[in-house]
Amino acid sequence: MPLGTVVTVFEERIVDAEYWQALCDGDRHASLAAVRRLRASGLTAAQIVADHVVPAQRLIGDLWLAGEWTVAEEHAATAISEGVVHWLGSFSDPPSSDRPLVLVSCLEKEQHALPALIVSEALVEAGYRVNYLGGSPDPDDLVLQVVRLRPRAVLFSGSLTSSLGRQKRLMAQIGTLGLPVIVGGAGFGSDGSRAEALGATAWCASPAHAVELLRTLPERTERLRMPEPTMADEEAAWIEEHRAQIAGYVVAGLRDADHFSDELARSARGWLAELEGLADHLVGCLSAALVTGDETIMVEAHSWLAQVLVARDVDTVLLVEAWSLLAESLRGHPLARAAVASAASFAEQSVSDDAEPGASGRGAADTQRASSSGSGPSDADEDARNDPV
Ligand code: B12
Repeated sequence: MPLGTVVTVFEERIVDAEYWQALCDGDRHASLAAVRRLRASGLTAAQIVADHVVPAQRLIGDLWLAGEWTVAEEHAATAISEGVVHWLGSFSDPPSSDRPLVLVSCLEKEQHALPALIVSEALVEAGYRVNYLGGSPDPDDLVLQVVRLRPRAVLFSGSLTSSLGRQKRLMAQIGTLGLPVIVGGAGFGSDGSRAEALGATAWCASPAHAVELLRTLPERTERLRMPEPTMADEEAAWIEEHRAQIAGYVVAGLRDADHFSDELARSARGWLAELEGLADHLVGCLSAALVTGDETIMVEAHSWLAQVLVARDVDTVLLVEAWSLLAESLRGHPLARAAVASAASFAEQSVSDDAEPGASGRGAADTQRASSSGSGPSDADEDARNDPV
């Protein structure tokens, strides 16, 4: 990316220019030189992370969303930022052996390890001993680790809304041990409601907030019982179990769509390679909306997908098509279909707002199909229960 573009972005985000350029170039040595300079200027590790590393990472996310950065570029830059956070953390005093131990991990299947690493380093800096598990932990292994270590608290980070749908069991398992579970990360939204719905003890907006909370949080929580699954939980569990097939059905349907050949011809930036990840994220958002009972998740998912497609110059009729295909794959799951129908109505609205009349008509018909099927399962739907697509 040319430096000029970056400077424009800097007017809104204060990220050290040399550090940012190092991330753009994938240059680990230059990034360390920039961070050394920031440190020598008197900034603490926490300030450098909060004021430069985190805003740079968020900017990378916006550039990916805008179709300007590839996933590979995102990976390379994030690996550099992770190295920087490790390096800054190496200056913390080692915690003494009588200090409480906390366990920090990403949620299951969550690859965004950097936020969890930042939380870990903040806790080490505050004097805690930290067992840091990183990204995508195996949930059974994780529970074993918790049982073995009996930490003061278990802290989870979730960046993806689409990670939330599969976590209730994990939270409940730790809850039955009587250990506090603290969660944070962008996937949980901007208050504690999603965390509470999943059964976490507390939600924190920032690492500093978690450090503060740990001072007052009871050492042991009341041992919870495994809660009885609700109908929404059961539908979400089915979706998670068949997530790959459902996402595959949506992708296959989009590839067959009439509009797709035009997209294929027009797609210069290869956004199609991202399709499977996008569909998987949508399906995950649906199960997250069900287990948390948070309808705003579907609104967020719709506007996120719209941003991705518009930035890649994709016909928004495919947006309607995506929700319609998702609804089709959910036969026998009325709550899930109702949630999809609400997202589909947003999609239909955005298409009729800006697409040409022919395309809009086709999209509207498809959406109607999705909406009407959201009203409840037919006999055929009942037969299809537990049959993914
Ligand atoms: C790097 C990155 C990746 C890398 C991750 C590599 C790695 N080693 O971490 C890769 C390429 C693998 C990736 C993949 C995907 N990503 Co990504 N990714 C990012 C990116 C650009 C940066 C993540 C990061 O480091 N953030 C910086 C952190 C430090 O900031 P933070 O989350 O705000 O964390 C702070 C607080 O929330 C808090 N906090 C966080 N956790 C916790 C926990 C506790 C206990 C506490 C107290 C506090 C706390 O403290 C932190 C420090 O201040 C974000 C953009 C973004 N805005 O974050 C997208 C982003 C998270 N990704 C996104 C998506 C959609 C995906 C994919 C689904 C896309 C795809 N291609 O398929 C996949 C999913 C992979 C998976 N299963 O996890 C979306 C999520 C949208 C949503 N609403 O859910 C984002 C927001 C990008 C976007 N703008 O759309 N991604």
